[in-house]
Amino acid sequence: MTDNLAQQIERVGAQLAQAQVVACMTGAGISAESGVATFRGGGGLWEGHRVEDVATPQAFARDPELVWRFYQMRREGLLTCRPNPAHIALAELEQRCPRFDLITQNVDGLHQAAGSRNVTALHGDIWIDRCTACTHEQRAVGVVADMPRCASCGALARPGIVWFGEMLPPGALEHAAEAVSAADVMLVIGTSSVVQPAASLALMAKSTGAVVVEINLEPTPLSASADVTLLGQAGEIMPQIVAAMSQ
Ligand code: BJW
Ligand code: ZN
Repeated sequence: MTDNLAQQIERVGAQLAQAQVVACMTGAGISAESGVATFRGGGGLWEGHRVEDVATPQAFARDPELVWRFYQMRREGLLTCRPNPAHIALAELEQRCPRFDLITQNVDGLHQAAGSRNVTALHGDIWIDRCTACTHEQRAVGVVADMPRCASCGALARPGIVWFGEMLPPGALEHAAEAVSAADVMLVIGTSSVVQPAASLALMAKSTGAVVVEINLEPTPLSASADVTLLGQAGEIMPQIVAAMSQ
């Protein structure tokens, strides 16, 4: 680790220790060290796929079996994934902050598995099956070969996640916007910051006076506006930041 990164981590730890309100936005990169594939870039889930073939309501209407196969494959991959040190550090951070809001774009449930309580999942939950005909939602029973059907009315179910062109879960964006607007410090971890409206939340935090700290392997469109971008693995940097709060 370079001296510069170590100094930046110490400074962020000190800022968090002083903060009354902390918000955090996470993306697929925070789960990469748990073995969960990210979306974009080399080795990403969508490499070789057109997004509109798998992640839109139109794709599901056209070929629900293809889309279900993709999500059942994702569920199967998740069965062996566990929270990594970055998820665990965020659960500890929640315990140490007077107010802490975790806003995630991830659908994998690893924050909750790590012990985080105050989690707003902007893009839904991959383990929920949602009816396409009524309002019923049910927890998936594991990975199954047949397309899931609604336990209430028998209609075809769909994954309980948010595809492009769909609205976010009721109240989720409003809650996230309130949390980031109140924040003294906002952490933005492992997201390419290209998907809206999630990507705008860090800019909102910045405009209402928060210190915005980005943690990523590489610069993103947010980096120009962030107060600091810590380049490295979230699973290495986050535990050091939480440890630095006590120094
Ligand atoms: C590490 C690391 C390590 C790796 N440590 N870092 C305004 C302008 C233009 C377009 C729009 C707009 N408003 C809305 C839109 C349309 C659209 C949109 O944003 N399009 C853009 C692509 C241009 N948005 C929507 O449609 C949203 N709905 C909406 O806005 O409703 C209102 C509305 C409706 C209709 C019309 C207009 C408005 C819904 C967005 C839903 C996104 N859904 C997905 C799929 C979820 C289901 C699934 O899982 O399959 O959510 S897309 C996908 O991207 C997924 C993710 O949550 C999301 C973000 O990706 P994320 O997390 O950033 O992952 P990656 O892979 O991109 O990046 C990983 C990062 O980690 C990289 O930077 C790595 O470097 C880093 N990393 N390892 C630290 N160890
Ligand atoms: Zn139903």
